[in-house]
Amino acid sequence: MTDNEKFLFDLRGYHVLPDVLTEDEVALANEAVETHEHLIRNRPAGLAQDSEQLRRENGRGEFRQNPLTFDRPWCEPFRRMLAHERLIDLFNEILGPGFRLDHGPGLIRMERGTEGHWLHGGATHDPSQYHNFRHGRMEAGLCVAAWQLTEVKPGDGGFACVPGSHKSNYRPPRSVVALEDDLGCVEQLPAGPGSLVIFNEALVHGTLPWEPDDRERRSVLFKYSPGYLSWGSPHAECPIADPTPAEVALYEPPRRTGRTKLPAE
Ligand SMILES: O=C(O)CCC(=O)C(=O)O
Repeated sequence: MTDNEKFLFDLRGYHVLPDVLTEDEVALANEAVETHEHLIRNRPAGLAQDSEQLRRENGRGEFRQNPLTFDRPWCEPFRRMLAHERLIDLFNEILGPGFRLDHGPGLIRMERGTEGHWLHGGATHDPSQYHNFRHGRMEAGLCVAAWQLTEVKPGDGGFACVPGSHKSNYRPPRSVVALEDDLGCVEQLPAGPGSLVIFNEALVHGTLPWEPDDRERRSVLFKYSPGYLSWGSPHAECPIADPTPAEVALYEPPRRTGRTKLPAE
């Protein structure tokens, strides 16, 4: 992780890295999504809660099967995302060596008319979501790697956040998280296909309704925790039939010491 990346992630609670996946990897991931269309289910609308700004008719599309278990070659792009060397480098720094996959991957597919998601995070009492700075380095709880398979342009909708709010002390006012009151602090993040958006789950963040009618939003989210912590229920076992040592390490249960440090190459 470069000094610039450390500075910006610590400052804002998120960072966008363009072109981490190659064009071929993005194309294969999109083909995998299309081939498994029958496994995508639209969840019932409701994530917008009672926000008029975020409400739309449809819920977002999600995979009903873990894409890491798809047959080859369809699992390959998702396995690439799970243990990508760029991601390992970033999270070795942010979450510490021995970080683990907490939960995911989860697909977010949105078309025009798909609702947003109420903004959440920020000064939460959840002890697994935090950002500290001690002994000369960042320490973070649950963090997200969101891989973009399609283009997100300014004004399209999709992921939005309040930069810097992973360190905020006051809970965000209801009118701000419902987007009813524009204080000028919520930012939508444009990102090209193949880019990696990392963010701290303690950041105030959520989803804006998707506006384009000629392009879907397809984002694949993996959530990681420090090696000693679990936000979700720890995994029973790695679901990959022939896992690499890095994949096995990412599926280790939480424990205080002794977890494998993943090399970032
Ligand atoms: O990517 C998004 O649209 C929001 C994701 C989100 O809210 C979350 O992961 O908690």
